[in-house]
Amino acid sequence: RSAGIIGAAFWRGQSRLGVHEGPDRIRSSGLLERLKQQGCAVKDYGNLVFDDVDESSVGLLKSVAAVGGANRRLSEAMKAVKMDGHTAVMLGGDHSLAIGSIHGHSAAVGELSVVWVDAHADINTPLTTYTGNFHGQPMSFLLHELHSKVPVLPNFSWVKPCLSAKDLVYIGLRDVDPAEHYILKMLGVKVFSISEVDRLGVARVMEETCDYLTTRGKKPVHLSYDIDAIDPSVTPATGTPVVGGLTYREGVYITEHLSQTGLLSAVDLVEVNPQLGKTEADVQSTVNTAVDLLLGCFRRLREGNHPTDYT
Ligand code: DIR
Ligand code: MN
Ligand code: MN
Ligand code: MN
Repeated sequence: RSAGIIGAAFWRGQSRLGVHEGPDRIRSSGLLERLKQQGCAVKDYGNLVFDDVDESSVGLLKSVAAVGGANRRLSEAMKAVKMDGHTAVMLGGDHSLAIGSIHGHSAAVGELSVVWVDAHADINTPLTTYTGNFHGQPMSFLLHELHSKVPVLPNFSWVKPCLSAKDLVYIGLRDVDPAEHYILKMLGVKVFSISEVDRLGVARVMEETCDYLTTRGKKPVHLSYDIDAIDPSVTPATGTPVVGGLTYREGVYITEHLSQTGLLSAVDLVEVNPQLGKTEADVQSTVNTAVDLLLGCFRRLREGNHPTDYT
């Protein structure tokens, strides 16, 4: 078991300043030390350096070339981390980075399953978005089924869809735009909205998630975790908080369960914005939760753990 960590201090997929501080803030809260303490080898690949590109909009779409360019760099980095044999961890940054992260992961290992934990579906196309923010659109670039709906954009020609709708599961949705809802229904995407978490409980949601994803064979799993999936009372320091989210315990349970499957191959932890807490305690709570989610991805169990050679 080893973690390969990439920092992606990129924020132009949305408009709120501060989300680029996520990677360093999560590191300085002791992520690497605590992973090592729990017996995990760690290689930190540092923060990606992004080219300065022209920030202009295309119609409503903000910072198109910057988003395309940053994701291209991330895709290459992600592929390299997977080729080195690590479980990859991408620290964001905003959720537009899932384009590069999932693209690069798939370039290295082939077909993937994706578990997307978020208040939002992030499946607007560049034509359905009404905010113009790319963090609300990454899934439209990744799905084979939406390829014909995505226009040609500057710095995006490298992106090739790499995921089938049947290999995607959403958990925690509670703020879905009408066009996104239409797309989810049209493609028959498996969604456990927050209502299903209420009805079934998180344990059954995770069992059904894994059953659904493994019926067609066991593919490596990419977990894309938006911190705004968790309730804003726990993780307030994020750009688009939505009331009524996952509890801390439900949030961690998701990571514990996926970790135990042995299929978890890469994790994104995005949208932590240290500039948006009202107090330092708000920021601490958000960042500490992010760290706990990542520890859960690397076999940490709340019942306790001990080394295999312990006598
Ligand atoms: C909205 C909000 N659906 C959009 N999306 C967010 O901008 O497309 N995603 N906040 O994380
Ligand atoms: Mn998101
Ligand atoms: Mn979100
Ligand atoms: Mn399972």
